[in-house]
Amino acid sequence: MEPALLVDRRDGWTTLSLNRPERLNAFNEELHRLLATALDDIAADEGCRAVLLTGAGRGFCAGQDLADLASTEGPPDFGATIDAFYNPLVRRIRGLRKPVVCAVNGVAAGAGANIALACDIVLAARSAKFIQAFAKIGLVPDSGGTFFPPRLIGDARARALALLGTPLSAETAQAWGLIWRVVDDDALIAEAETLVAHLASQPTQALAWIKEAFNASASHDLDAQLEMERDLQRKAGRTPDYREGARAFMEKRAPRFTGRAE
Ligand code: LHQ
Repeated sequence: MEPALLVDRRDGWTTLSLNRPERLNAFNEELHRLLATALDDIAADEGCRAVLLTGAGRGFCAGQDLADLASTEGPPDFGATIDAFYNPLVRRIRGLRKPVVCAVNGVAAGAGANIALACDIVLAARSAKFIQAFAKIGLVPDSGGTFFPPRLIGDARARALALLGTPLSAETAQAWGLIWRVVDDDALIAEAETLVAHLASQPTQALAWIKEAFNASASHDLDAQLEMERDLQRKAGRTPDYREGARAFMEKRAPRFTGRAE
């Protein structure tokens, strides 16, 4: 049997494909464990400078595997499941010091939608849909479902999507600012790969600090954010990639970034 996660290492970046297509890539423990290990490996691998997350088959991810849960005995403790798997996954993606691009190749429902939204740049196939499916089965949004959407599209739209569980088309998701771009279905992976390969050639250390600053911005006031920007810029100004970027600009040539801090 194929593993629940496919890991494809390329030159400078890695593609992670959720691989339980018969269940629209819903999460079971195996998928969670493989994804956690893969993200930890990527974090430790200096040669990997960007990540592409996508799904095998016609869906991106249908959230928690509900059949898997139904097979456990006694009253469930979903809090424990979230502590063990979903919250660490969101933290791994947000905290990874390299950009994570998500190519939402089909439906993204429940935690599957919010894992996509935790990524740094989200592309979606024109046929994809985002569904905050939780309320439809008597649950509440998790994996950042009450954090990312209201910040991206505003409270009114995010709240209604969560309360109603209405599917949101990829085109509306783009128009509302939930995602970066919609791409024709048959062009999605090529476009996502071009984007990730580009990111992998960029000043990785600076991208990590940009990511850190945007993550912090959600809970900072302006003064705190200005000070953080100053501190990060001080560090960025001392990197070899800044020296190379500035020199290449002056010499009117393309920069050759190493991605290294020093
Ligand atoms: C599935 C699933 C699925 C199992 C499709 N599980 N088999 C965290 C921690 C702890 C507890 C609980 O929750 C959470 C977070 C969550 O994510 S809760 C939310 C869980 N997800 C959902 O409620 C979404 C459930 N799925 C759907 O509503 C539909 O499948 C969508 C709208 C995603 C897609 O609809 P269709 O395109 O019509 O496909 P389908 O429904 O026919 O699904 C295809 C197959 O995939 C089907 O199996 P079958 O054997 O009949 O072909 C589904 O049973 C299976 N599948 N989602 N979450």
